[in-house]
Amino acid sequence: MPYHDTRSGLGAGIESTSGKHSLFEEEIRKLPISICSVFLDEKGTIRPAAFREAETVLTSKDLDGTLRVFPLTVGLNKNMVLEATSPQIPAKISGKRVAVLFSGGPAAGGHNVIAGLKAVLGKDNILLGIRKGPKGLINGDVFEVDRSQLEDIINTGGFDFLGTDRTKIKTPQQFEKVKETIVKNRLDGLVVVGGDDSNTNAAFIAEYLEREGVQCSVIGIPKTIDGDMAVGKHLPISFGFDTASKIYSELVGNLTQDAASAVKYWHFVKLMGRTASKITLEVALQTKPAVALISEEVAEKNMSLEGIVEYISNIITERRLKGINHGVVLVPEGVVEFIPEMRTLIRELNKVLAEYETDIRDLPTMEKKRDFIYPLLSPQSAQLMASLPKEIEEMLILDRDEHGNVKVSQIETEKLLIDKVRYRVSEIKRHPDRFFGEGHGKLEATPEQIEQIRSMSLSIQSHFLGYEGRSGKPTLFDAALTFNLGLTAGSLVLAGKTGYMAAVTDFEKGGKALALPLSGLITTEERKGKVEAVIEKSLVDLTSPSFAVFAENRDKWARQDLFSSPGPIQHWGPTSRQIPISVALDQGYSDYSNFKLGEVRKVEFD
Ligand code: FBP
Repeated sequence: MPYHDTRSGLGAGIESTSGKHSLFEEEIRKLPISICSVFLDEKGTIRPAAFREAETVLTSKDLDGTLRVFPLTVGLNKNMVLEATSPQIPAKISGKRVAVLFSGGPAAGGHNVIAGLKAVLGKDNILLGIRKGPKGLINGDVFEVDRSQLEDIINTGGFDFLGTDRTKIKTPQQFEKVKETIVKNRLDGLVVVGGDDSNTNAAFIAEYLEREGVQCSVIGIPKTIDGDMAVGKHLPISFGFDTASKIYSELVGNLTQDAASAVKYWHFVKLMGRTASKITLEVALQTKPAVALISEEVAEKNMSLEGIVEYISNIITERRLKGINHGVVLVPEGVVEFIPEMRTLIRELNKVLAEYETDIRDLPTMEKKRDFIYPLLSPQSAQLMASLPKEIEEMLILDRDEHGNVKVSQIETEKLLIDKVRYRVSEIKRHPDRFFGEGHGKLEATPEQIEQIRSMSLSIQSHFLGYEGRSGKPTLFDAALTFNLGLTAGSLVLAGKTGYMAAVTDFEKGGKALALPLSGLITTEERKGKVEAVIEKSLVDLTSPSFAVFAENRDKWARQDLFSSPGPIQHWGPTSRQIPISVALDQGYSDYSNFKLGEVRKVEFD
């Protein structure tokens, strides 16, 4: 309905606008969704798929460790991948009760997982929502989801329908409480929508319920804007990555235009994505900035903090010599953890903080905590820590998330780099001859070049793009991916499968729904100084096609302005069906502009 028809005047229109009923929100709810054919019967009605074993076994890097931790689920699933098949489950299934929760950071598309679940469970089974993530599961905060709620949330973004949290379920008491909630609510299925930590939770719950003899399927759904939940051809990408990286690409694209317009600013942009630099890589491919750091490469090349600073400062200086006094630098959120000396410091700190957790917590002031910690670090780490800005030092000591991870999103890496680059550029200005010296293998500088460097002015603006990208309205791709993930998870529960993660793949061929054994994805990682079983993160592969395209082009992007501005997300129009460039390259697709995940149809709920 056109906007002006529903409002009597601009003022009245604004006053009468109730929550989430902008014209845009009303229109995107009506958008049709691509549905994989395996979930549609001959009349085009949504039906649960059946599953068969696909001839692939996922082998954990630490197979013995996995067998020790998950003997029962491995016994059941043999770490074998399952593939959804048509025709669908023949017998009509009714009376099943399935609950869903969100876990970890929000990601666009979560609501369509719920919509997919509801659609596949139909009116004969019951869908329940668990509020506030794993904590809600422990506390039994459960309610029945009804059809009218779905019509409201479909195609809308964020996790606000249920809320989320990061509680790690680890103590026997917590597991006991989880069982209580499941038994009390007579759950046949539990769907955990989350990242690596949350799917690890799901794997442990599945094993625990098997051991306790509680019949309840536990299915994970791969969510995270970070893109680090990916398993080659089986799971090209988690949901939320496409929307977040498109939002960031639009904003970075705008900054590149600002840089080229104002011709005086360097914009340093830290991009969310915790450990992996997948978001930064994708945004770089979309926008072609002057500099983009890739954490995985920093680690591979053993680049020190000073080395990174030198790399950026040299590009700034070289551009200045070409008369370009502006640019954009992309900094991945997690880069500090990949700089070798910082990594060592964080590792040492993790050990000390885990061993002396209560002693340190009980010390009343930051000064006292510092005095306690410093002597326990190696001299190199102590020296490095002392050289960091106070806020960063404090952050490293005080802030950990529920899983024991450093809260990298809180570390102002972009500001640390800005400080150091400013200093380094001032040094270059003081000694331009050194810049042209042997170190860079340059020819002797002309007097004009020396003067250009001396007169160089450096104005830097810092930005952190993070939370802006996690709860946006899902792109058409994320909306379709999540709806199909919901259909897959619901079908798995109805088929009585447990300990799997739903996955959707083959984005250019109509989509394929898979179930990946969670135990096959688990490996071991050091957390809070202890070795723990966790789902292995997928980082940027430096041998991948997407990294190769970036690496081939970055010098060109550094030397001249080849900025590209992808613009805002489209839900209608020519760019509306694009998938991430990096995903298309790595999957070997011939095109990234028109994903195909089955028939596009309007979803109706019974
Ligand atoms: P997960 O999806 O893995 O939970 O993380 C997403 C994320 O947005 C990371 O990119 C970021 O480091 C973190 O969450 C921030 O967490 P918080 O919500 O605690 O600030």
